Amino acid sequence: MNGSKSMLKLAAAALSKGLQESPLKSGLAEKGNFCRTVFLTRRYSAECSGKETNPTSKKSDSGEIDVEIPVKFDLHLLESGPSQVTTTNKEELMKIYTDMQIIRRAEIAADMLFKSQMIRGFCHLYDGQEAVSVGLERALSYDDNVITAYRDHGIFLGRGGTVFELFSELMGKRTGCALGKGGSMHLYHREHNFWGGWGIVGTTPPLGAGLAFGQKYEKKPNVTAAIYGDGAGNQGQLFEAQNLAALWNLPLILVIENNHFGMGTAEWRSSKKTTHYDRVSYIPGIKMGWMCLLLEKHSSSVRNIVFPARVR
Ligand SMILES: Cc1ncc(C[n+]2csc(CCOP(=O)(O)OP(=O)(O)O)c2C)c(N)n1
Ligand SMILES: [Mg+2]
Repeated sequence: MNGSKSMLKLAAAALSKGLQESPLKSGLAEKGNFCRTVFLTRRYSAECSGKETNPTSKKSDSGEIDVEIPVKFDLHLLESGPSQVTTTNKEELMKIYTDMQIIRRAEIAADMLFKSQMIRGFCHLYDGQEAVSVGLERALSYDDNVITAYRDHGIFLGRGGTVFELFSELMGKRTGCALGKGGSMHLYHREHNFWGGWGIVGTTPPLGAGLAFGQKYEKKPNVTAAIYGDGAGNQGQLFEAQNLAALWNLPLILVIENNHFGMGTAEWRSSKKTTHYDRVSYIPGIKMGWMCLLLEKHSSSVRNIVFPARVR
């Protein structure tokens, strides 16, 4: 009992140390964050269009900031994509930055605890992909369903799970979100419709289609986001799920987190076609920069398009 408490204390100390050292606390947030965002936007922009462009922003008297997004969306079976201009404000920017920092610092602490063998079994870290979770949540509400694969720490925190529940679960404690029985790969948040945390690659599209079927059957106005990695992109069950989802017009959004690797295998070694948003001739898709939150805010517009949809 004492041992488990001291382990949790250690985790909390590691996490708070991380937060103290974060640019948010040291007052460098605005400058550092802005530079990084611009850098990432420029890099993605260059990747997409072959030339670098800066995002331009205009601040109104009310404090609202209009940001013009220089990255063009790649569209599949859609005549028009999300708007290239978004409105935000300082509070919103600080909130998304804080949410991402919490995920990043939690993952750094988890990495340390895993290497000290205080987290046993699997530990799949999410650092580097924070923007997907935080951006996705800005387009969804907790009445919508979310289901993901085993890299689920960031998605759990994004869904409103607490850092305490996360670390308790990682260390196999009863206070964890799955009573300490699931561990890293099987985080849950039933109240906020987060359905896990699945270790078998490629399971989330069919399970997500089932959740979406339930929403349609019960005539709910919500959607299901089924998240999977590029490593699952060639699986048979994905194509079966897509067929039924399209046939029954289910409110399913397939979110592909393409980090270009499935374990240690680069995508070009395993996939004939390395894009995912345009793989099926009857499902519309959008490719967006997963490092740019302002882009992801626009993913809310997928609510207005025909379901099912794919977002990468
Ligand atoms: C059905 C199945 N086959 C193989 C594995 C072993 N496996 C674990 S992770 C992984 C790669 C998954 O890559 P990706 O979906 O891109 O996820 P990422 O790790 O990049 O987040 C594989 C093949 C598995 N878990 N399930
Ligand atoms: Mg991958």
